[in-house]
Formats: sequence, structure tokens, C-alpha cells
Amino acid sequence: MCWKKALAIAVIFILCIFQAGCSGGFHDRNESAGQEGAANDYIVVGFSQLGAESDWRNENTESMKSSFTEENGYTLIFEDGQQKQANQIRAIRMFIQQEVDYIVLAPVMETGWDTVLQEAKDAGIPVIIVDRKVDVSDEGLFTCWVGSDFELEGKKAAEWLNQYATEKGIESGDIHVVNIQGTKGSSAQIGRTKGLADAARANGWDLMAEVIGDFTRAKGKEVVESLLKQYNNINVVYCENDNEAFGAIEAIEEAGRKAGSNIAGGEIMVISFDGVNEEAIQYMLDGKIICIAECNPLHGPRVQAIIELLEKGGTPEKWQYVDEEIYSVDETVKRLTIEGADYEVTILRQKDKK
Ligand code: GYE
Repeated sequence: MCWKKALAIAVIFILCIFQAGCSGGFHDRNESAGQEGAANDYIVVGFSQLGAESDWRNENTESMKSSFTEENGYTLIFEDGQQKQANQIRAIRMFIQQEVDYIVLAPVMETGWDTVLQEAKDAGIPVIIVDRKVDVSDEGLFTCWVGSDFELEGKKAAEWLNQYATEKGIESGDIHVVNIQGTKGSSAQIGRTKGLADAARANGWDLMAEVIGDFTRAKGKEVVESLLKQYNNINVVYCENDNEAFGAIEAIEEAGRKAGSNIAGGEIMVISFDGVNEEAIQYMLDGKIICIAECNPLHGPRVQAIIELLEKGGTPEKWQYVDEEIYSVDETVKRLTIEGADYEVTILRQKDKK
């Protein structure tokens, strides 16, 4: 070949390499999207987290932050709603203005999202709901949801109590239970409350009170303190998360009572949800929380997988439920059967300490 032709081929080759190097990754992104300084080839995710009320929430935030890193090809815009739906709506509108590629929403409550999700849809931005659900008139307003089956968690905790009482010969009328509920109107509260209320009705337990504890330690303590003053026969405290349980135990001990499983001997049994950290495990090993229905907060990689599928043009499953366990320190109940399905109880022992 002549030298001119060879030179032309070489120039084209170099230009191709240069072009590939500049596009730098698998996505070309709109330059207006993302935070100032964000490179235009990252996937921009706006995540509206609902708050920082519990250990579960902190683990969840951590999981999301460690999935949506620049190293993984993302720019994350994180907004903390501080338990207020209005803040979350404002964050979503900001994400729309910023033309993010995806909106991820962990909604504080179920209702009230139709308008803002319609706005996201009109802007052509896919919305992935994580953790709690949204109750909207048109399910086409969001791409998919990933989280826990909160009612099943509640059923497991209640069935554990039912089997424990049966094994120990405790009459159902002698179960005097109070429910320390989570944030009113959130899926976790609605599902866990229903799990207990249905079981109480079916088994004939005395469900004495349902009060809001906001998923926090401080509120959990405050409401249990006043319930213990109001009723002297409470023997089961069902807390809709561990932080409430930690507060409840403080209130029980400050009232001169003991948190434990021997309810016939005057102890107050504490049951809860989450089981995300060492503190919760320690409370179990100390025999103060008797049973925990696990709630898994590690949704970062799950949402990341959903986005990767969408990027490839795939269609994620609309409802993605996470498998969860039930833990106890007491060996009385080893297996639960709920609506024909069997669930093994994971018995924690000292050696399981993290
Ligand atoms: O159980 C609780 C948190 O929605 C699953 O919210 C979540 C719940 C979790 O504050 O600890």
C-alpha cells in the first residue's frame, strides 16, 4: 500500500482510540444531570431517604451509599427527608429539575405520592421504590419496588408468641400485650400491626393498647413508661423495631420490672423487628429481647442490580420481596408454620456474638 493510504489508516485508528477513551464508560450522560463537577458519563441517581430514625435506617443508607459510588459508575445525590413527606416531595422535584437518570424513593408513608410520581413519569425518569411501599392509584407511576414483606414479619413474630404460649401452657386470655407501633401510615407499621392484631383476634389474646413509638428509642421508652403506669398486667411488649425495644427495656427496668421470657414469673416479654446490629444481638443474648423477626436493610446492591437491568433494556420484576429469618434465644419454638409455609427459627447462642 502507498504511504498516504497507510498514514490515513493510522490517523483513523488513532482517532478511534481517542474517541473510545473520551466516552470512558458504558454510558453517555446528559451534562446537565447530576451535581456540579460530576462527570457526564456516570449514572446519576437521586435517592430520597426518609430519615435517620433507627439503626435499620442507618444501615440502609450506608448500603445505598456504598453501592452508588463513582467507582461503580454512579453519581449519587442523597437527600434526607427527616421524616417529612413534604421534604421528600421537594427532593423528588429537585431531582426532576436536575434531570437525574433514576429516582430512588424510600417513602416515609404509603399515601400522598400520586402527583409527584406523575411529574417524574412525565419527565421520563424511572422511579424505583425501596423499603416501604407507595399506595398510588396507578402502579405505572413507578418502575418497581424492593423491600420486605412486613405483614409476614408480623405474622412470624405473632406465631412465635402463639407457639411459645401453647408450649408453656399459658392460656390465651393471660396474654396481655401492648403494641408499640412504628411511624403511622408506613408499610412497616401497617404490616406489623396487622400481623399482631389478626393473631390477637384469632387466638383470643388481650391486645391492650396500640400506641405510636415512631421507630425510635426515645419514643419507645416514653410510651412504655406511661403504659406501665396505666396497666399493671402487661406481660408482652411487641415493639415494631429494635430501637423501640431498647427504649422499652429501659422503661421496664426503670419501673423495677424485668424484661425476660418468664411471664408466669412476672417478667415482661419483649418481641421486636430488624436484628441489624450487635446491640440487638446482645439484648437477645442477655435474654431481654426474646424474639426478633429479621428485617434486611441491605438494599443498595438490589437497587443497583435493578438499575443495571434497566440500563440493558430489561424489565425488572415489579414486586421484589426479600427473604428474611426469625431469631430467638429461647429454644422452645423451633419451627413456625404460616399459611402452609414452614419457617425455621434461628436460635442465637453466645458464640453467635458478632
Ligand atoms: O424496620 C425500622 C425503620 O421501613 C423496614 O423503618 C423499615 C423500618 C425498620 O425505622 O427500624
